Amino acid sequence: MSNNISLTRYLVEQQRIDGHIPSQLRLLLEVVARACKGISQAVNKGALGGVLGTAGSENVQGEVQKKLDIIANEVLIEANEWGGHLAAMASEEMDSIYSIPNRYPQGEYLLLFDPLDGSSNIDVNVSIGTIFSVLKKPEGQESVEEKDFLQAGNKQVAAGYCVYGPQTTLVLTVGDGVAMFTLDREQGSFVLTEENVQIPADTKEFAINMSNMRHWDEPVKRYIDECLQGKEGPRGKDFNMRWIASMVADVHRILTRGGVFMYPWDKREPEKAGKLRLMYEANPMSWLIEQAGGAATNGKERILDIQPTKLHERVSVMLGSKNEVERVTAYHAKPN
Ligand code: P6P
Repeated sequence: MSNNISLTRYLVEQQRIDGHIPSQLRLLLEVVARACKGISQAVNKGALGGVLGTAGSENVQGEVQKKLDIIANEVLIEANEWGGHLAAMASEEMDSIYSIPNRYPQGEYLLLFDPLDGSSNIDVNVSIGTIFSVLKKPEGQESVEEKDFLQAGNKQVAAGYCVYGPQTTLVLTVGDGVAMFTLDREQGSFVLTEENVQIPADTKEFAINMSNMRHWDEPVKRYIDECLQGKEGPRGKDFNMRWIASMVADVHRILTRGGVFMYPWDKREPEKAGKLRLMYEANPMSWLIEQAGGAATNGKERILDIQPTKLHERVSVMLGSKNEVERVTAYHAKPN
């Protein structure tokens, strides 16, 4: 028998063996995966599908929306609203939450997503992706409000992303390690290609946007400066640098071979905690990284312990190989 384990079989076995994937959550994950297949198709069409370029609008972040940002958002909404597994959804591309219309049954889960992360890379054919996070709605509540989404990342029941690159790969955790599924376009299904993913505790590769160096806080400047000093410096080894400007692609590399990713607070907009969004970028990615043996902090505390106060809250992010994240976090504790 083929050892090709489909996403469906993986989830059924996780549900049957470990029992920690209730049927509604299994349905949710399968629906999200199917939506990601649809987004992958649209992304792969590129110019041939007339989907490149901007949509002529801005999102709640004040960022110019690409046509594919809006297409991906609509695909996820339409795929998930009828299934009876959700109470509401939240998206980087929507100012407020999307409650499931009364014509559909309500479920017990909340789905949050960045429908197309890294969209500045769309028009230049560089990997982009969909990031998603799943929470449970508060017990015994009929309707759901925005405040019901404001749960710390340690309350997630599932998290993942789908990277649209040379392969389309779905990466998922339900709290029992990290599994990777590659899209078999001939079968039209996601096939298990990696499970129990583990990130090396050490690395020689960092990912940060170096053009912001003059704006960083001292601890980050110290950490990067030591990496740049290489063998002759205090780290005693040379480092390599990567920056794809697509968090999904940078995190996928780190899950695959280790590394440290940083988008720290900087002086450009001091009132903002960082550029990346807590609820649907940092939280799902941080859980995946921790489930793979890595670490994720905002320089001061574990990202998954941060209690959100706003749906589109931003956060400073340092995540990846455990020893590197612990080092840069320690520098924040002892800035001198
Ligand atoms: P910069 C993409 O817009 C994103 O939110 C992340 O995916 C990515 O890591 C970061 O912003 C890139 O930001 O300032 O380097 O363009």
